[in-house]
Amino acid sequence: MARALAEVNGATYDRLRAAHVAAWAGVWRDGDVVIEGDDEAQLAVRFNLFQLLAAAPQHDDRVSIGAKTLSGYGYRGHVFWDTEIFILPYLVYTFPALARNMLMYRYHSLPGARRKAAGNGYPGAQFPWESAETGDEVTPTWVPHFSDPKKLVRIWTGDIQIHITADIAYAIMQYWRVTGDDAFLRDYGAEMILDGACFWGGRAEPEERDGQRRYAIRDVIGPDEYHEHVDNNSFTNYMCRWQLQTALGVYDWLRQRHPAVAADLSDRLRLSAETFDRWRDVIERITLLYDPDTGLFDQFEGFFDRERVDPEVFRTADRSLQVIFGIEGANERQVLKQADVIMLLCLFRDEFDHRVWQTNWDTYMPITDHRYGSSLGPSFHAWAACEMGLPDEAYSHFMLAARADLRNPRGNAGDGIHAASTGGVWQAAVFGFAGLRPTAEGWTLRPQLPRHWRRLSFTYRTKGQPVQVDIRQDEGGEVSVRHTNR
Ligand code: IFM
Repeated sequence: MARALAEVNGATYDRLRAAHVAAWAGVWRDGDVVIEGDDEAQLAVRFNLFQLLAAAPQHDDRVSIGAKTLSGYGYRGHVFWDTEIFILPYLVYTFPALARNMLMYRYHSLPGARRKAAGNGYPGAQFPWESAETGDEVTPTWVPHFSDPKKLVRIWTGDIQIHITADIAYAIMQYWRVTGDDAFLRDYGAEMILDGACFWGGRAEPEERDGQRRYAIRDVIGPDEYHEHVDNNSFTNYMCRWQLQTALGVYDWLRQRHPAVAADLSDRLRLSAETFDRWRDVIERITLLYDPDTGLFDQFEGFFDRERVDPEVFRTADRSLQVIFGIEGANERQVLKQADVIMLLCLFRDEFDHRVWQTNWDTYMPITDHRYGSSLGPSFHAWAACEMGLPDEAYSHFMLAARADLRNPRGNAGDGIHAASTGGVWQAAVFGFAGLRPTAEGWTLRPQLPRHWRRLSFTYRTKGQPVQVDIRQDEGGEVSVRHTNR
């Protein structure tokens, strides 16, 4: 208190206000996305970004951003994968110090993640589906039924929605690649990635399949939460394999650059030759339900044996399809809350050729509950539509996401801001419409603006260097691009 008083000593309202205005101008200089030709999109995007800027921990690395920020009671302030996969990229690319604070929150919660893994009989660290102060699992086990509050519904996500451990590893690697913060990877990131890999090494189940030795991951929930207790969910298995590959690479990096840290981690996490052999074996033999002839990923084992839904139902639904069919009914049908194979393609967009994109797009987008399913879907569906070369289709998904809280299309804005969607809106604009991506030749753009947009401009920061992107499109659709250091 005394310090706060000393700090304002002598300050006048005008001076404080001017300092406030200057500070926000600095924030918007680095963090804005400018859209010309579409006032509503411009307003909505700034509204979304403001929510993240207001919620991001400036001075504290023991807190993060919850699924509803702190703007409502929905999800009780808990932190989900929403943070690492949807929200964090905006901060990684614009305000990396804030992203670092939020990754440190996960580091501080490692003891809870280790308790969760041990409690389930696995080695390593299993991050909780819903996280609060300690990193222990805080997902409620039972909640009142959505249409009959006298009934209780069992919530399984805290038990079996396990992809979050790899989602956190993904965010760590994204942060490291974009910022070049080697000290973070050495001192904190590597430990999270390696201990998460220990969990996956234990969680993957060896089995005999078609006469071959394989690994399965059974009884999970993937990002599409309409389907519970499924086996070999493609999103989960792919992420598990990716984390094991990444962990081997990170360990090698440590051994070469920081051998003392590698030795210390190897000691503390009990990494042995057998551990690494197990990881390699899982990488080679994990079941991935991918058909090389068609490019199709089955969302999970037996997905296409479930009942098909009349396309008319998707067109005319005025409520969530889980409400229409019931929890069990949706589980038994080919209907998605969010297109989890499409999300996987977005996260690893350059690993898949056009045929893979096309097949999975044609398969999963028509059977997704776009309007009343997960609010996490539309921003990534917009990004995916850009990857498909469909910017005008992308625009309708984009606006569904951008309006999530301003227009309340789902009717639940009162629970709090849809934080994941706000971050996803930035990704749809920057990775989708602008097509920003890291390549072997450096950062490239592949702009595809909606027909009526005249300009899309933003700054991103890589390895400390701010870079300005300015894309303009004339009435005839001619696009010009400036991509320059600021
Ligand atoms: O994390 C999400 C999940 O993907 C869908 N249900 C809501 C959660 C919190 O936003």
